[in-house]
Amino acid sequence: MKLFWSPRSPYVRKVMVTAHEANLAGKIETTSIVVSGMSVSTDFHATNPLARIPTLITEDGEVLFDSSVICEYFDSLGGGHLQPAEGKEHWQVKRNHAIGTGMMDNLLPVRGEVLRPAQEQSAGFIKAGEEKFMLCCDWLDKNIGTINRPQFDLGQIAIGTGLAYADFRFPHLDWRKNRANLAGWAERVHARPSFVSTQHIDK
Ligand SMILES: N[C@@H](CCC(=O)N[C@@H](CS)C(=O)NCC(=O)O)C(=O)O
Repeated sequence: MKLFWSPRSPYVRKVMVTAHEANLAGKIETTSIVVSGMSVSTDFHATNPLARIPTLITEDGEVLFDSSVICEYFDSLGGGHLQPAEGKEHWQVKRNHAIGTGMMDNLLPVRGEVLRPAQEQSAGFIKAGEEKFMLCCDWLDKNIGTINRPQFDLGQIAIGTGLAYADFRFPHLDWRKNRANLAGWAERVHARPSFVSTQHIDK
């Protein structure tokens, strides 16, 4: 399988952590690609009309995106142990997956904003995006019992990846402060081999 990839993208990291947890990492050939909200990559649009990463080409040539679809695909290839098949826990894990991905959706536009020339940046936009992320951290800290399932899952992968992206690009947010439940949970998750072997690199 071929994955359009970047070591800076939290969405890419989420699918790579999933690949490791599903025992598929050795089957993935990564192709490094630079994408940006500030430019249009017409070549890549021919592969993925959204021109976003991650984008996966499966072994039978199907193109899959976005990150959540790819995670579910990897889980199906790996035997389906990263998401309960049905019942209340199925929906909780899907919901948790959406929270983790949504935390990335909160921070990515802020990252784009701070890279713009200083005189074009909106302080209000930056503040709102960061606050929305922090409100998610509050919710997770309070609801850690529905996140911390003994069987590791796609929800925990997404939340762990969202928090790790904040550590990479937004260390000033100090999200661990006054959130001991979430900080303790994240310490264990970030020590997993799947996270250790997929660190962000700024290149
Ligand atoms: N909803 C998508 C979001 C992916 C995404 O936005 N990736 C960024 C890189 S971190 C991207 O491709 N940006 C290109 C652009 O904004 O045009 C997913 O979950 O895969």
